[in-house]
Amino acid sequence: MWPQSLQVQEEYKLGEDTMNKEIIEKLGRHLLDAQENRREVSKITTEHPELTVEQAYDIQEQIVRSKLEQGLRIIGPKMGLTSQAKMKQMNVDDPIYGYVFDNMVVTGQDISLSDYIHPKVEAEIAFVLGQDIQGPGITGAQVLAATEYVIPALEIIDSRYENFQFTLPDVIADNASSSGVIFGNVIKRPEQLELDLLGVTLSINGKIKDLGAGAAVVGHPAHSVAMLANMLARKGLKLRAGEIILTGGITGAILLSEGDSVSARFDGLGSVDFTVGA
Ligand code: 0L1
Ligand code: MG
Repeated sequence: MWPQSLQVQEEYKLGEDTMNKEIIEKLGRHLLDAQENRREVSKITTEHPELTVEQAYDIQEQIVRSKLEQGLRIIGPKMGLTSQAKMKQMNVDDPIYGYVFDNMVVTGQDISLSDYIHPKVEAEIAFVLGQDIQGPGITGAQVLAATEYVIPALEIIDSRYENFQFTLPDVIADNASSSGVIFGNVIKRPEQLELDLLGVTLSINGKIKDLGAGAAVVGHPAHSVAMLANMLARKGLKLRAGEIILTGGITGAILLSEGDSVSARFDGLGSVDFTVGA
């Protein structure tokens, strides 16, 4: 698991040569306020078109620190923009990462639309590590060797930006749209499955809305975790045993509406279901 808040805060030192610390803090508060009040806001690059990817991660880290100070706990990092479709849409070559907190985990079978702005759902495979992984140079094979088990998951993403419209720095600053996650009950060792061939259907109200295989996630979900370890290594961070890592959407993200009954079926990993109330 992650270290205690103070240690995490110590790890997240803002870069010295990046955007003014006050502006970073202001933008972090702005996005946090939008999330807490379920209010969509204009993308921050409208006012700060010069925002770089590095500065955007500084804003994300500001949000992470604020949540830790509120007493929330990180359950693990997530990868986003891992599919060809999403990368093409954003005109990028690499995925991004963000963090999932304990208060984002849905424990029952229902969510309330009023807890979100404009939530979407996507099916993912989560990895739980048995050992720490420290990049750079981590491979998918090393990830599989360090993985304790995998779990089926439905991620709820909820961009804080109007109409889910953003640039790459905007979405990084917004903690990769992290908002919710529902885990399934079936857990398996990674060697029990062919994770790249593992098929998933995502249905709403009995109709299949999208489907895919694990290979949709940068070729293999373990490769996604390896990329994450290597990205974190640039900041001197590592993946830790016990963290639950969301590897990226196998399906596209589907907008949720009141009354929806959502069901994802994972080949060999059972189903994950929930309904959407008011
Ligand atoms: O988990 C994801 O892939 C979401 C990344 C952010 C992009 C989005 O909100 O669609
Ligand atoms: Mg996702």
